[in-house]
Amino acid sequence: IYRELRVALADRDRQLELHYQPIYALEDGRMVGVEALLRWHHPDVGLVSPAEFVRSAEETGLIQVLGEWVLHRAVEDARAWPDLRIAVNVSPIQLRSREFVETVRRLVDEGHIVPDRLEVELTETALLGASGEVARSLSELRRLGVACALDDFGTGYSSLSHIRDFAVDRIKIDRSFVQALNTVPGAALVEAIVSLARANGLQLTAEGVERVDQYEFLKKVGCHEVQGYLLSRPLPAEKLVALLARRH
Ligand code: G
Ligand code: G
Ligand code: MN
Ligand code: NA
Repeated sequence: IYRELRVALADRDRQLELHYQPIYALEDGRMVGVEALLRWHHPDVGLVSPAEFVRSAEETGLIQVLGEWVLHRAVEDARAWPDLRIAVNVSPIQLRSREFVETVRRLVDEGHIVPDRLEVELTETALLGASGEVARSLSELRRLGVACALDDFGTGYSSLSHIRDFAVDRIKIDRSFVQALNTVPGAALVEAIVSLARANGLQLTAEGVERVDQYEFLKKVGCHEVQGYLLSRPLPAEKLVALLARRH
């Protein structure tokens, strides 16, 4: 896969694409942001999910080039929707190198993006055993005005200490919790996560919302935002622009 990934990166503007999944505020139902999700159109295999190649990219070091491409693409595309926050998934390997923060700083300095529109998403697993370099990068990003979301919250290890030890602004409730909402412990777990986050002044986004009852429950317990197939699938940039145009 290393060789094919290198080919894909050399041919990135053809083989790679970002899709954007809208994120909505529960308070008034408005679209407030998007999450950028990488797609690889492999010439032989067709669409390959990042779940299948991000790990290899990390192991081979290609994640640096890949991650920079994602950031640039997202920032470029986001010019078409200036009012929305843009969340980018980032590997801890990117945060461990100085280059990532420098790249973000350059994009901000050159006026390619207003920093408070940008948010990086990091998984809890990524923070497991994370070095001081990761913590320092997150603090530097925050100083620039870039926010950090803890992705897949609840599925990782020692979640609570991550809230304490890292400069986190938002928790993304993993979709497995949303799917389990119709069970008794499931609903209580989500309520507990919501109160924990709110008590710590954190924003909350629930992922994988597929049904109206899930949406209503999350609104009732005080979750701030939702994302999921009920509202919208991840969309190519042009489709997102068309969706926004229909709104206004
Ligand atoms: O959208 P999809 O189900 O294909 O995403 C699968 C996984 O890949 C998710 O965990 C998501 O966070 C991750 N992912 C999507 N895009 C990127 C990206 O640009 N960089 C990194 N590091 N991970 C991504
Ligand atoms: O790990 P991360 O949360 O970044 O990955 C998001 C993944 O969840 C993407 O692969 C995206 O396509 C997928 N996704 C988004 N909304 C839904 C949903 O409502 N249901 C399911 N099953 N997957 C979703
Ligand atoms: Mn994510
Ligand atoms: Na997630």
